Amino acid sequence: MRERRFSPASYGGGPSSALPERKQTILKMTRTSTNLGVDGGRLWADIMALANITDAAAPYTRRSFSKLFLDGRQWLTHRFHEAGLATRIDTAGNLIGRIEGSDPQAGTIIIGSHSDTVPSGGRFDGIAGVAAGLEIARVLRERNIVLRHALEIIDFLAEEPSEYGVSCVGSRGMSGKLTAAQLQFSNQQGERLEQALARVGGDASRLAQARRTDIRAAFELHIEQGTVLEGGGIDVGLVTAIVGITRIEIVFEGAAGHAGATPMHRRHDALVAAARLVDRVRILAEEFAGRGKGYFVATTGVLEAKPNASNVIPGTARLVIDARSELREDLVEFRERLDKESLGVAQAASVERAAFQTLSDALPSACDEGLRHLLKAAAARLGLSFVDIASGAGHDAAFLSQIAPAAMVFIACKEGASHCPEEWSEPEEITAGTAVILETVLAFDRGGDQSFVPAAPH
Ligand code: HGY
Ligand code: MN
Ligand code: MN
Repeated sequence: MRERRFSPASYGGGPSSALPERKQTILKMTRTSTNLGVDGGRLWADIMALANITDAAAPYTRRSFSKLFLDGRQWLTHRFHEAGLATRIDTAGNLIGRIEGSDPQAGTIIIGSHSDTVPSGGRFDGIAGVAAGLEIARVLRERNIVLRHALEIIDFLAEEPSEYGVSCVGSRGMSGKLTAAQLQFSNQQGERLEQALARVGGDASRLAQARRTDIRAAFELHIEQGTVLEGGGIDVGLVTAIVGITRIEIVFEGAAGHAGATPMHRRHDALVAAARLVDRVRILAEEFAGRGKGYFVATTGVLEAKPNASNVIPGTARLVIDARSELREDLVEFRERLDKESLGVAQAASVERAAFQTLSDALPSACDEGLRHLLKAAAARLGLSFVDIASGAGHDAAFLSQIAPAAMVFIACKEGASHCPEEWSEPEEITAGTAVILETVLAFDRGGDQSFVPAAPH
């Protein structure tokens, strides 16, 4: 793992001479132009402290529902309390820190993201967004600014695809999109999602209580997980839309057998069918992407063979396919084509297709134009460059956009690397993105609510 020479201490004291001219400019700006400087050193220290709560053997890993995840939550709760936030876990398992506003009728502004990671993931995916919200809450408190709206900083539960096969568990719960069927999905140890939810403080039997109608604006800061900002030397990305994501589980059942004693013509090898389908997924996705109608990608990210022994013909093979597009109709067509293709490869390999089920299905979602306008104005006031950008990654904001005006601010990450230990974002970029959201929250709070029209799925 490539470690950087950077240490939070050297950053905390202000622009270090080692920083390139542009970075120093950003740093100076986020400390002066709003007169509400975001303390980048403190923000960075939070991110690094949370990064230390990881599976040491596979940095950086803090899987949702795990003990490490709960350790991270405990640390976050302590930091929320230090910032003067009243904390609770809602029935969807979200950690919520809240400061009341001056006008009880004004509703709530939320800033949130997620603290769970993929296996051997990075230090910034999700965590930067939660830390940014926490820093904004601290700055407001230190400056004795009481917003009209209540302010909530949220760590959404299990944004990454969990061991139960479902992602965005907390934001689905808050937006009414966590289904009874999904709550019955289980992990490899046989624990059901509803049981895991209870373990982290949620309550599936009272899930409806997590639903919200009081949110007037939802913001999420996130690393881009791409190279547009870094490539263009652009300070922040203002997200236009978040792709729809469909995840499909397929299971092939053949016959386990002796790898040495079973002639080729008498085999029912489930992994042969799965292997053929993996390549078909790639070919189909390239066909859809090649249409030029919109963004389309598909990945077979999970491939399991049982019993997974070198001298046993695989009797069972399980795949999970992740397909994404900004066009709903393309995801629907892709699923239909995959249904047919998977039956075809099963027949050709003389195995059964034992399961073909949609694990999750998130609609493409547009970010709120009113909030995007405020974000643009804030970036301009801070003298930061910005660009409109679509998100190929899924985010909790996609579910929040179903129940409130939602908007995202992207910051650059080195070489677009993410979901790996090499994931990196510069402290100045995180600080700048945080300052844009701070400025926007203040403007929104002063400017009154935007009228909310649910983001129509594409
Ligand atoms: O998979 C995603 O797009 C996100 O990182 N969870
Ligand atoms: Mn992620
Ligand atoms: Mn994320």
